[in-house]
Amino acid sequence: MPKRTILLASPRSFCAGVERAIEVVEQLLAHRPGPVYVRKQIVHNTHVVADLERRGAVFVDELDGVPDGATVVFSAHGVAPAVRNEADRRGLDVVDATCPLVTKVHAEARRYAARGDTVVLIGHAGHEEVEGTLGEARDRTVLVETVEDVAALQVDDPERVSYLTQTTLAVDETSAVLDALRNKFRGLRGPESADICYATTNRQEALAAIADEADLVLVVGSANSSNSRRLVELARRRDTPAYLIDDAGGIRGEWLDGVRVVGLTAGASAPPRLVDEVVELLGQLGPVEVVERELTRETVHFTLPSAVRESR
Ligand code: 10E
Ligand code: SF4
Repeated sequence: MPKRTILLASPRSFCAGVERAIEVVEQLLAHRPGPVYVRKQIVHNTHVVADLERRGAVFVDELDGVPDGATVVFSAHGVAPAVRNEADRRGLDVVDATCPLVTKVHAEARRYAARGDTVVLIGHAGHEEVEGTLGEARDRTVLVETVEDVAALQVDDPERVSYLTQTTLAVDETSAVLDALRNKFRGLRGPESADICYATTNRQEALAAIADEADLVLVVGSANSSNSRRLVELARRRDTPAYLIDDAGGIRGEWLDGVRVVGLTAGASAPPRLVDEVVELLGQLGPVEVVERELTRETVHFTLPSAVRESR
């Protein structure tokens, strides 16, 4: 049997915001006496959530599932001010695991709305991060997903328009939407540097560097993970068949028929061990050569929230 090559995209898997959010829950489980509730999935990954659940974390969809006075963690995707206010009103002990790069987008939303602009948020409807950002200035913010949405957009004053984006969008698709916005609103204002974060950009660039060489791309990540789904789409746009898998068990035998080069990556919320398990499984199916293509070395690290640092 000829050797199969596994091209490992790098960077892949956990970003700094996800590492921080998981550590927040782990530290609270270790050091707080009572139960630790988490509003929504801490990050969009079934394995991460199941693992923390096994260790005692209680995941709830909304705050009404949290008893008065209990500790509740806000997920890495951020929350709207209404959720924060509700938690205050209920006297909940809130520990905020929102990624600092999402918090930055919330601050921009408040600043742009306060200066009287219509805020155009580029993002995916219904996503938790988008819900949170929209909530900062709901009556002044409009959501667009596509160039067509921009064409249909009507605003109060075309001279006073700012934009923001979700942090996990496809870089190339977003730049097309942004061009459309700039053409329509000549005075469009926005953040100094793009809201699509370093981790999203790096994972997309790393995959783009290997996708053309691969006969098949596997992305480890869960179905509701926006950044992971963008990676699958990126490979498919380059005409390489690509699939999103939660773990090695998701690989279907027929995907591998005639495949000599497998491109492998993982979304920002997918644990690195799941990638190792995919490599292991492919190795059990026949001889493999593993080649890692490192495009960028990430050194970003976020400090834990003070409430967690103090309880250690
Ligand atoms: O669905 P997303 O990609 O936004 O989330 P994720 O939990 O899969 O990955 C981490 C990304 C976050 C928290 C959004 N900035
Ligand atoms: Fe933060 Fe980016 Fe990771 Fe989201 S993907 S948690 S914004 S570093």
